[in-house]
Amino acid sequence: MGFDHKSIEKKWQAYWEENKTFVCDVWDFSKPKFYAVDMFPYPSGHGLHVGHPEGYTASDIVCRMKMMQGYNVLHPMGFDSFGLPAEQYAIQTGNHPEGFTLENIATFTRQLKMLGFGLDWERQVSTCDPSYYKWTQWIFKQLYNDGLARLVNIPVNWCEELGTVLANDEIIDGKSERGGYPVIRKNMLQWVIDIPKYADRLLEGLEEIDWPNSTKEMQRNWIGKSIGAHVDFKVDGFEEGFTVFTTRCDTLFGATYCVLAPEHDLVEKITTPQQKAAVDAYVKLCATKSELERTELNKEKTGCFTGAYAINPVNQKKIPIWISDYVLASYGTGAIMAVPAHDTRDYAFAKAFGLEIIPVLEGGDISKEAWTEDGVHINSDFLNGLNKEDAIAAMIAFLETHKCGRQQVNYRLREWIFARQRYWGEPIPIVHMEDGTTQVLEDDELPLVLPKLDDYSPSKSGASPLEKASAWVNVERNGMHGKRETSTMPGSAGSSWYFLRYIDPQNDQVFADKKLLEHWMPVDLYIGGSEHAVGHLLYSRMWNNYLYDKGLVPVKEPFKKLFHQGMILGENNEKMSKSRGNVVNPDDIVHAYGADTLRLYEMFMGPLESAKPWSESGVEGARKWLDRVYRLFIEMDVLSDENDGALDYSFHFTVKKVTDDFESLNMNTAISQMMIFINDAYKAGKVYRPYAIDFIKMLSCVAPHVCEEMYQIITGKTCLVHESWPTYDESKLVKNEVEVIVQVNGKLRGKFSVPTGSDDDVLKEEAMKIPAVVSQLEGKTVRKVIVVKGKLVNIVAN
Ligand code: ANZ
Repeated sequence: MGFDHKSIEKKWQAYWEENKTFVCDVWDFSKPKFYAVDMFPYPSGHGLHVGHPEGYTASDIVCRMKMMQGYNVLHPMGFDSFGLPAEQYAIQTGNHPEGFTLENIATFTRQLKMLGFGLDWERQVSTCDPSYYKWTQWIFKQLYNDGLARLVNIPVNWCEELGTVLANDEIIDGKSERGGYPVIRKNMLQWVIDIPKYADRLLEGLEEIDWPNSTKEMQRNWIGKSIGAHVDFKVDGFEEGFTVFTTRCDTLFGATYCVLAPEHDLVEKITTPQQKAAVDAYVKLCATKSELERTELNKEKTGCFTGAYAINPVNQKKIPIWISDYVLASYGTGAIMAVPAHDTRDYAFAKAFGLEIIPVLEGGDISKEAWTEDGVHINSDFLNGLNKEDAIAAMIAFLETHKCGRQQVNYRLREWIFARQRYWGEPIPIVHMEDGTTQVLEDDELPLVLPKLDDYSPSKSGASPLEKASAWVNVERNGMHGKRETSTMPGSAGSSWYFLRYIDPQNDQVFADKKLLEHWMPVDLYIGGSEHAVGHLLYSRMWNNYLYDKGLVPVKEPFKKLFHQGMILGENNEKMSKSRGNVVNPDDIVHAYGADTLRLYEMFMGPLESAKPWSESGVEGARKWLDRVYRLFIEMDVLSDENDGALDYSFHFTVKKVTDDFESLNMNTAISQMMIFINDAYKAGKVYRPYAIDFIKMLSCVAPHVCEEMYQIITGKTCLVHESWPTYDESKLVKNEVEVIVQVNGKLRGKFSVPTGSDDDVLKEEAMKIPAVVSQLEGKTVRKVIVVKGKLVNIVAN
């Protein structure tokens, strides 16, 4: 009974491979194109987990449908193969990260093939392959030549244990995402990419793409555009002054103190001798805290008076200068004017340290809390009587005429730190010359390949392991000595453009042929986790926008439609993890139930975007249903060449629903509808052969192996994706029967079905035949029968 998934899956996977079923001829422009990309996996040592096939099955379903709909489909796969875990492994075992990475890639590839995805394996890319990273280095070179990649001294997140700098999105609660090691802020000379230059473009681009709103919103917040003003303050008794960034320059008359970030350049200079010891101790304490800890709204405010005073430029009033960790060095100018009456954090700070609070807007009760809404200005000289908007405009005019301030747009988005003091990444193609200049490598010197090392460990000082490769590091160029840059690119480099390389992965003249890019870009469907919302998804948009500006790619936005699959959790609703021992291995499921079952189960668990717990009995249920389908079409004698019409509605409705649902990635509801059809077919006992075949085509997107098998048995033909997608007949979607409710004296007594359009007499007749109605009417006289056409019969009797 049922089918033998092992032999069937092997057979069809071999068939697809031999016949190059999913190898895309990218030069065939005769059909419309469909380009789908899955966020490529990091080939970890653990192999595929059950979360991977979730998104991959969804994209495979859409691609298989698109192929049947006549599209030329490009659906490639690759590996994001540079990164920390392989390097940690190399350090611990003394092996080369490359060997380990290649083994992992082989495992991932085997597992992906075992799941029957219709991927074009001839276009596989791997970011650690020199033929790939040659072009990552080449793009970096263009950024460098255009002044967008620069070496600057900036505060970075330094992780001592990992011996490297980390990006903000790689830190969780002040600890490294990988390994959970402490992270501190420190100043370092770093390669950065000037992503803030693209801030406005990245905001505008969000308007034209079909992405989840929550992700767009996260990107907007991360970019954090705010329109405000710079106001210059002098320090009493000093030549120097400082500038603050404020979104509320209208409240300047209410500024009762200023706060500098503890790291601000001026702190040392202006601190009075009496305050020095306290200030030094406070600065030291702050260096151990992460940005997140510092900006948390509800935490207790801490700070220290510098002993110095600032002069408010609108009224020459002297106000104290404090330092506090709630002011970040990396935002705005690293200095603020504090208006405790109208800002929540300043209010808490002023209350904690007994500082003056002057209201400058009417409203609220400032003895209790800050008033942060709009209002009429008071205590504000030339602003009195104005609302917020007008007062801001008037204040900016004042500041500009008195040359002590100006309008200023500020972004939260920081430069993209583009270097790691690590081995396993793309070498940065730069040489630091003896005379202090930097040179970028010539095109024919690319790729700059990583040298082999005996020892990969980073030094605690922050020097990269590549420093040890002295033969590689020291170079002569045009008769001058130089040293190669020894930091390598971050993990986000290679993943910022791989969707372009897939289109033309073997090209060694350009990163991808222009004509091909014009035809295939943008990616029509991009599926992957929401954890990349402000990292990879922002970086890759920036690179693509940049390459667009250079005329190298045809569209600004690389991903037309984005979808995030939800996380698959353990049986008890917790995260799957090795330490919890609840990790499900796809190999085991495929072995016991088959790849089709795993695919079907994962698509039926719930909405694709939701987090959902694993259930072994759910897997069993999925397998049982596939057996039920197989039994019906193959083992029972139900197929018929005559259509008696019994399944017309169910079939046509199913085609419509499945087509729409696959398109919108509502895989679970498409599957429910297919289940309804199978129930209807069992009830009917006979299935019109073309309906069975079309049903198998639709189901093949989810469960391709068993469907190919059934298709071959029924038709003698092979290869469903070359067949055409089922169509439905709109006229069959009108139900030809209606259900009528019967009441006696207003109480429900029964229901019956009649053909649509039946006349009232037929309805009355049918109603009177219902046994419950007959017994209700016993001994009574029918006084009146009310018929609501096609809906209801109410019998009044007493
Ligand atoms: C005075 C003021 C009065 C402010 C008021 C707000 C309300 P967004 O909108 O996020 O850009 N600020 C500026 N630089 C800061 C820094 N480095 N660290 C912490 N806070 C900083 O916020 C801008 C506001 O955040 C600025 O406007 C400043 O406080 C504060 F009733 O200035 B405001």
